[in-house]
Amino acid sequence: MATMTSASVTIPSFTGLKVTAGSTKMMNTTTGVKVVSTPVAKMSLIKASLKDVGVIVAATAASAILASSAMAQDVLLGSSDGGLVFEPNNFTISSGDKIVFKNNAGFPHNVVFDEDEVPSGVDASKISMSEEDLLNAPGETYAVTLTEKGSYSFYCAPHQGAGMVGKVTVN
Ligand SMILES: [Cu+2]
Repeated sequence: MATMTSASVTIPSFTGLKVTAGSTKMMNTTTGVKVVSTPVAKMSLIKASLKDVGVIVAATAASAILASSAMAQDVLLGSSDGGLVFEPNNFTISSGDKIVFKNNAGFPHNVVFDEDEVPSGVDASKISMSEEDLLNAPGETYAVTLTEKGSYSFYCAPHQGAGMVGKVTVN
């Protein structure tokens, strides 16, 4: 019983420092090591356990990323130096990704997809703001999620003539 006490005193101070989550299992494992006599041997066993925990954590993180692969692409409306442009104005996303257009400078802006330059079967009006709708306030956003693969052209109605146009490719 004396060894058990010393183990339960020593190991928590270790786990408290090195491991945050999921340490319950490791504590049980290392408690089973209480027969080990030298601190050095204890250290290497604890290190081995920590390595295992690290692998488990990495695997969990990878599957979490796979499970929620949809990303958001931010596009600024107007460059910070006042340019009437989308920034970026030519980019690629994956099917199911969301594009978030955000008022940055030179507003009002809007986002209209060109009905002649979207993949066949896509209704441009369903992914566009109406020509008359404008984003007036700083930081105001318009978000759209594209699923159909292909290339899409879009423009800002007030500034199309000034060259405020963009293109997105969905893979
Ligand atoms: Cu604009």
